[in-house]
Amino acid sequence: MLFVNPPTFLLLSALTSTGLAHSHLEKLWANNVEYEAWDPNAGSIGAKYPSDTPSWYTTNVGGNPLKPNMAKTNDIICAKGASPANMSAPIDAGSELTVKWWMSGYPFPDGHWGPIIDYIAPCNGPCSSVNPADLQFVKIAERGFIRTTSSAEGYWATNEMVANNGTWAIRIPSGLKAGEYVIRHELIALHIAYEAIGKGPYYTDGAEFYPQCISIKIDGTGTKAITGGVAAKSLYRGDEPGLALNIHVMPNNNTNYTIPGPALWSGAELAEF
Ligand SMILES: [Cu+2]
Repeated sequence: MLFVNPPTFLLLSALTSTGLAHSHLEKLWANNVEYEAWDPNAGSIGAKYPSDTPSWYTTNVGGNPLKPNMAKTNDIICAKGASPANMSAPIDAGSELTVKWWMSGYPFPDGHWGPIIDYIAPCNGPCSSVNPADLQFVKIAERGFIRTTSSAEGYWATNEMVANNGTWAIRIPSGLKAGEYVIRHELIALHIAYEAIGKGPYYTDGAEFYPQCISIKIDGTGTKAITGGVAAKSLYRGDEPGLALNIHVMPNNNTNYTIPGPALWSGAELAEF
C-alpha cells in the first residue's frame, strides 16, 4: 500500500517526464528532535530551501547516483549542486544521528546492493559558511556485505536499511570537541559495479554513489579532535576491489567484500544493529 498525500502526488506527476529515479533523505533525528530533510524534487518545482533543516541543499532531482567519473568532482562531496545547510543540528557526542531515506513506494531499490558508509569532518567554524572542498573527512562507520542468502548477491547494508523502513543510525563519536561538523552519509550501489572492471579509475560507469551531507553541532567538554581526514574528492577512484567487482556470481563469494574508502577512524564507534 502506498500512501501519497496530495502535494507529493502532484510532485510525482510533474516529474514523470524527467524520470523519478531514486531516493533522497526524508527526515532525520538528532537529540530527539525531528527534522524534515531537503527534497530536491520539491526544489525543482519551486520549493524554497528551508532555514530549519541540517540536511544540505542539493540540486539532485530524482535522487540520481554519481558514477566513478564524478568521484573527483565537487559533486562527490555532498551530492550534485550541494551547498551547506543554514543550521547545524545540536547533538550529543556519543549519541546516534538517525536518517530516513525516501522514494516513491520504498526507501531505496532493493536491487541496489551495497555498503553504507558515514564520514565526519570538522567545519572549524560555522558549517553554514564552510567551503565543501575544504572539508577533511574521516570514516566513522561502514557496513557492507552482511550475509549470504539463496540469491547470488546476498544481503547488504542497503537491504538492511530498506528493511528498517529506510532508517539508518550513525553513532557520533563520544568525546568529540565542541564545534560544528559535517556528516557525510553515503549509500553505494554495486549492481552494475562490474562495468568498471578493467577500465581503470574514474570510468564513466560502475558503482553508484549516493552521498548526502548533514550539519551537526556538538557542545560540551570533549577533547577528541578529528585528525588525518581527506577531502571527499580523494575518497574513491572507482576501480578499487570494493567498487569494481561482479556481485552476481554464484556461488556467493561476496563474503570477502572490501568496503571502499579509507580505514575506519581510530575514534569511531559503531552503532548497534
Ligand atoms: Cu539505480
